[in-house]
Amino acid sequence: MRLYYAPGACSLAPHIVLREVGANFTLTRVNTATHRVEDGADYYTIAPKGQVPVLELDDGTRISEGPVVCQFIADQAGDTALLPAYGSLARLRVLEWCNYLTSEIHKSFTPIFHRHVDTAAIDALKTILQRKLAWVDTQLQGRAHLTGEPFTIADAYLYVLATWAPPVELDLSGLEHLHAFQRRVAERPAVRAARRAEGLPA
Ligand SMILES: N[C@@H](CCC(=O)N[C@@H](CS)C(=O)NCC(=O)O)C(=O)O
Repeated sequence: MRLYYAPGACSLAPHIVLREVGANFTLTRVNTATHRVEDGADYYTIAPKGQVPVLELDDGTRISEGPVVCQFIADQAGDTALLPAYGSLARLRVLEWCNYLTSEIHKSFTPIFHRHVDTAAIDALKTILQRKLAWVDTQLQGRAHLTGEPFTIADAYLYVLATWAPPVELDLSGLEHLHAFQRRVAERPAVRAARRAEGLPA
């Protein structure tokens, strides 16, 4: 398998999940500003949406959309800790979190990274993110992870999204449960290895 990624981007979540399951894979770096792959190829010829992550299987099949890529990796590995079995309520809870994170958190961050978005819009998005992440913080009270134990694909995703707060100066002070979660997840060997492989401080 091959994971198309950009350092520290949302693709870090499936990258972590690949390492959590001990998958055999290679990484191919994409510049998400120029949409060029590390060998100079036009990324749009590989991923028409122009976005990471894309997981390429050995038969050439390509899978996009981070939460779906994470589901695929966990299911293929039969890892019911990362993603509980099909049909279970526990699985729905993890997917419920993934959907919330992708639609409410991830896509509220995205315009903040866009250089054409004006300051007023960015401030409004930061206020929305602060409110939503404050609610996430309440959900982590008394729990090691979003659904308790164990660590799941939703936790990998939340971890990555929350690492974006400091670079955009999103003030999350006071969200102590979220900060404790970030510290805990950062210690996982798979997370440290994924960060190192992406050239991020581990
Ligand atoms: N819906 C996609 C969104 C992926 C996404 O936003 N990727 C960003 C990096 S975090 C990206 O590739 N941005 C470059 C672009 O949109 O051109 C998913 O969930 O995988």
